[in-house]
Amino acid sequence: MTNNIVTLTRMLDYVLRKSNDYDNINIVIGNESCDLDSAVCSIVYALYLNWQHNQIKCKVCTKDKRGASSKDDIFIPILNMVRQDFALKTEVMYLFNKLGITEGDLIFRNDYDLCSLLRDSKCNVVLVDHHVLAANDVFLSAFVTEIIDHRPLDKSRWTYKGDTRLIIEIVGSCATLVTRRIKEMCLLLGKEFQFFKDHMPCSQMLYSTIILDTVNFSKEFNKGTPEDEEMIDLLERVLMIENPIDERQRVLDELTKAKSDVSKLTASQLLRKDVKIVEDVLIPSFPMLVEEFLRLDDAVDAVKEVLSQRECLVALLLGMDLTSGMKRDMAVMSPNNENLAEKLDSFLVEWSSPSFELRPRDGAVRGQLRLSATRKQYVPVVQEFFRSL
Ligand SMILES: [Mn+2]
Repeated sequence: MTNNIVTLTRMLDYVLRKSNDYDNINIVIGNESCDLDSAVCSIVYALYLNWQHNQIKCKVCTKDKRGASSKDDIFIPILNMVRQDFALKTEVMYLFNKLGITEGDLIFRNDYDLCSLLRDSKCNVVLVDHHVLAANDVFLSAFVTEIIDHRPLDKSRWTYKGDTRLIIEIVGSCATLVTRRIKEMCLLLGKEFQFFKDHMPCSQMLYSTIILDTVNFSKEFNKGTPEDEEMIDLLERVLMIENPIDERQRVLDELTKAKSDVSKLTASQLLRKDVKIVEDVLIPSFPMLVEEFLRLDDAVDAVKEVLSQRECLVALLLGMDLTSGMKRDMAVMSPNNENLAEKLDSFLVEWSSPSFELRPRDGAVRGQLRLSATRKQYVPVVQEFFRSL
């Protein structure tokens, strides 16, 4: 499969680093969690805008009119996370690798000083998969010309220009809205489905994302809408999928598995993958038992390092394993403040409304017999502990 994504991202990166040979810069950026939806929407929509730009350009000017002096717009998909953390997004990495895209093909937000790029060039920003900017991203606001998002409209911190083009609708996946927008624009250009057909990896990315976000239209999660269904049908026609029921299930299984596959992560990456900070407590939750985590190389050093990076005093590690039924365990650790760790540990052990049913295992590790308790249940108890000090 020829891969338009790879060549385009490489080209854009080259253009931006090596020359000033462009007119407008158009940035397409998703939200800071950089989940599959955000990553896919920014890449596919940037590629679409680039394609559309070229379609229109060819129509309005002949070849010889476009002399050496004419400049193009460029369209840059930016993944809203730091490059160093990309390995943590295991499902994004999995899907991209499968389509031939590697980390080196992608552009991350710490690759450029976005602030000065916006200041020094003619820039437009398209927001996908969010419309309330994170504190770090507020400087983008004045440059936003278009928003595509599937969250409930929140105008509490709305600072966008009046003519910003908006598609904000509650559906299961932002990829659904991007698919529909591309479909409609292709129709206007008289090129029904052509972008999808010319960019099969993009169609595959949108398809996979909608399935993951709607948990394959599961009734239990209730995320899918008729709009998501309609776009999935369209993509299945483009991708010529013969057996949609099987294929949808296969894609869901494969991505869910990739999402929880942490076998290639280091201890320090595991501590950063899914973490919350409450008071001065770092609370990472692992898709493996803590007992197993502590057997990794440098696990204790990694805990020390991440505690100091995140300016926390103590770590409450939470583990879960599903390989043969559900098991949970936990450990409180504070290499530099053992006294505090002991106190928090006793507080959790003695907590009785309701009890976590913590039982001693090796070293600091405790088995947690109350299997229904997740980080959500630990957070208020940790807060209570700090009030009691
Ligand atoms: Mn989303």
